[in-house]
Amino acid sequence: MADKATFPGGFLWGAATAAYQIEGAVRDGGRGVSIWDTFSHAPGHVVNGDTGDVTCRHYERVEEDLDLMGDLSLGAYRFSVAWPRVQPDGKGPANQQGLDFYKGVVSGLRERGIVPVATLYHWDLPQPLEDEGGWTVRETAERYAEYVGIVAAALGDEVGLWITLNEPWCSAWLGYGVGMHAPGLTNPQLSMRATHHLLLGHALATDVIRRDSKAPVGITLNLAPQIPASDHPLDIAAAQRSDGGLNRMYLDPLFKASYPDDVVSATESVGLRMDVVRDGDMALIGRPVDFLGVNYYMSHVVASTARLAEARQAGYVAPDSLLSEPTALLGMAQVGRPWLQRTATDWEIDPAGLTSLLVRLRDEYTNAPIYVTESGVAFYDYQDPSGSVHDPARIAYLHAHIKALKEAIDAGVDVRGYFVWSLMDNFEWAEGYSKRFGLTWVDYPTGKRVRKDSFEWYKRLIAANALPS
Ligand code: IFM
Repeated sequence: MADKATFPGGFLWGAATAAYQIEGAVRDGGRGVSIWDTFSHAPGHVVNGDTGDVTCRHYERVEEDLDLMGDLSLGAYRFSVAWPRVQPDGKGPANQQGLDFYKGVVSGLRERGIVPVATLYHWDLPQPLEDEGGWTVRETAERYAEYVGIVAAALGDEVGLWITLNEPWCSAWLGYGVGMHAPGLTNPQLSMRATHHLLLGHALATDVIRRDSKAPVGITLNLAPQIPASDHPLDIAAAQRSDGGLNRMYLDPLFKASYPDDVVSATESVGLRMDVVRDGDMALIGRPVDFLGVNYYMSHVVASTARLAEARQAGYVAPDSLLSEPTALLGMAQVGRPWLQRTATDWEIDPAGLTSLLVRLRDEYTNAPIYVTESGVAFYDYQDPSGSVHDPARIAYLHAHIKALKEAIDAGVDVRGYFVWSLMDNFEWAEGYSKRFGLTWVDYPTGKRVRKDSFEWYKRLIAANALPS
């Protein structure tokens, strides 16, 4: 019988961050303005009016952060490249200072024996491109491929894994459909177009990277099982629609070269059209990736809006959280499970959802290697009077999710790595600094880093390549 606790040799233990969330120094090194600079500075978008202007000061403290990663004995570090640092206007010549910064990150990682995993787009579109339509226009996908060409030529084979996009659903729906993220638009038709142009950008960028680098290229999706609230056909159909919008709308084009028919017809029934697809696009998008990145935080229970009373009777609380608004149009609502523990972001904790998701990806979509490129949690951490941060709930969370991942490996799924979100507390988008996901506490006024208990726990796990008993 396979050892339940020990991971395969070579399994990559990592941690992840993203440029706008940690770098700060938004006006240094020739960086241009991104949509997140504009969005976070406009009143009412981010809790407490927080911005990423300073955040963790990673841009200036990069050597210290590399040492922190070395101390953690990370196998891999997932960071993102800020497009506006590399091409301040989103087009035109490269900004050498921006490239040099990332070259320094990559070589610093290699010196410490850490595999650099570069995400090429983690939501910080150059503002001048947004002014010309952003992801709702095809030209942005073409500009994106040019930018990726600059980065791939500069970093080449030093990068161990390339991730084209982080969570295109968030860019498309939270950014253009519900206005929760930059650029803050609330037009679902625009999010349909953004979805396609993001995926097209992924496809074009993949070719460009392969020209300059032999390293594997993949994409990271935020995926979440959509569980029907009951076995009533209306609830089952609602959960299928929800699965369609969040999961299949991205998985199908990437692995089956088409948008799912049921999603296309459901969205058409509410007046939304996938009206920007050109001949040949789907074949491009559907070409094989070298790996799939999966960000897993939660599962959702979904009920038909016609059956919310029954869902309440069954013990669910309804309706719940961020999918409610756009999906209400399509007769589906998330309902909450009051018996599950919730995080500081009010997400339900369901480690078993990670196992079922990974098994489903193998069964229905791909045998390509999978990396869990984000998994982690915000709780209400605090520094005690001695300055320590004890976070047993995060340790329990990580333990449960890593165990769930191991169950998927034992079931034959080819999972090659796991990245904790996040290496350090950081700017949590619309939630600003109110939510802390880090293994490392960041004292924002000074920038001081403090290793949390979970940091030491993860370090021991990495050394053992096994879950502690
Ligand atoms: O902080 C984010 C990250 O940028 C993308 N995935 C989810 C994380 C937690 O919300």
